[in-house]
Amino acid sequence: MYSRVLPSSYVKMCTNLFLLLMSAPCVAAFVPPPSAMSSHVSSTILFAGGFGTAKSKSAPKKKANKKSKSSILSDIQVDEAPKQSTPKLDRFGLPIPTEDDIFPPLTSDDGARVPVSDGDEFNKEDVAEALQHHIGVNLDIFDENGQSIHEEKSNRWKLKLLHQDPPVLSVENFFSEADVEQYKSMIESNEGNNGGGNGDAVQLSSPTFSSSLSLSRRTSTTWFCKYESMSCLLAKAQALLNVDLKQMEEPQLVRYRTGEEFSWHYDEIPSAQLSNGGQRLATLLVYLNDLDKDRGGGTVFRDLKSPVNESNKRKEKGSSKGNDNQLTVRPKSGTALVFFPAFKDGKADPRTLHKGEVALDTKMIAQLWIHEKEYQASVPENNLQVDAASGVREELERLGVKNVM
Ligand SMILES: O=C(O)CCC(=O)C(=O)O
Repeated sequence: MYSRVLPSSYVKMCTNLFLLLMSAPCVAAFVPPPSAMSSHVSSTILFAGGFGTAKSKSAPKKKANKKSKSSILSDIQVDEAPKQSTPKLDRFGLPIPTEDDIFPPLTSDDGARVPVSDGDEFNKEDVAEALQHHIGVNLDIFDENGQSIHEEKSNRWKLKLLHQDPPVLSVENFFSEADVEQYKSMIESNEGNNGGGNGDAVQLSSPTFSSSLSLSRRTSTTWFCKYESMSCLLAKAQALLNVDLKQMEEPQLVRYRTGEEFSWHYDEIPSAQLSNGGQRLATLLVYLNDLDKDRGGGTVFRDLKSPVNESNKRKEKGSSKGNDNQLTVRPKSGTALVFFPAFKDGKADPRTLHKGEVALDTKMIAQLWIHEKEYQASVPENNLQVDAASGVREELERLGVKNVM
């Protein structure tokens, strides 16, 4: 059986998470019943990697009770009390917040949302405009067609704008086949180690982040990795986003098994927890395998729409119904997805609420968050960005990318 001495920082982090979990019911005690909810009531939400606080909007208005025409009694029951929908209660008999309480619908204050008209058409000026309020992308390494111009000709990247405002981008061929194989084998070796990770990685099974309060479910498995073992991801992130290694959170590997998911969440960090590195300004994730449309596992943005031509294609096939038009990025091996949980001034952007939908086949990703400022890793023990510096330099030289931080 797997056994290891846990690093003290990891034990400390688990203890903190445990205390947070234990405190969750106390927070529930302050959530009033839906009938009593006024606007801007605080409730606890899940963000990727911890808890946060968000304002909650008013409970939705109830529909007026329909009076049955066939009943004579109905005509004389003038004082019939309006039917209350019974709130779901937790184990303390307290009402559980609804999805709308935890992830409030957007309002006009949250800003407009502008889909792109054609996801296959690339216009560098449009991309530059879309990115003006975010840390953005290093557009100098892309030509007018969105093709990268770094020296590794065999594996040119292809940049695509999937959503204009807020900006969501993909980069095809971001990882070569060899990179993908390398990262998949890292996941396999972590799994082989009784699932507990090895000295280079610490596994956090996702329920650690969950709460009886939250509607978010995260059943996938995450490994927090040493910077030096992920220099390829770090170098490519640096080339693409032109950021300092010090801004990078622990790189992560994530595996979803059949039926696993990470339901709606924000990637932003709650304001009370910004002391380490400030806000997360960018999310970069790289898919390590393909999943077909009918196999789930897409990254879905609740409030964003797919490129107009994509939704038209679906309508033509007669499959556009319900939320079919939500921006859904299908996992494609080697493709990177980039979006921005906050603006470059650190203001969170709730329009980027997203989920990793239930995967019907195994899904694997490598992931990195970019902070506003210098970030200090907690796990694995002695995990320092500087230890990856020489590996990153070598990788950037191999790619032929110059003039990045
Ligand atoms: O798996 C995905 O597609 C999304 C993952 C994600 O949202 C996260 O880890 O924060």
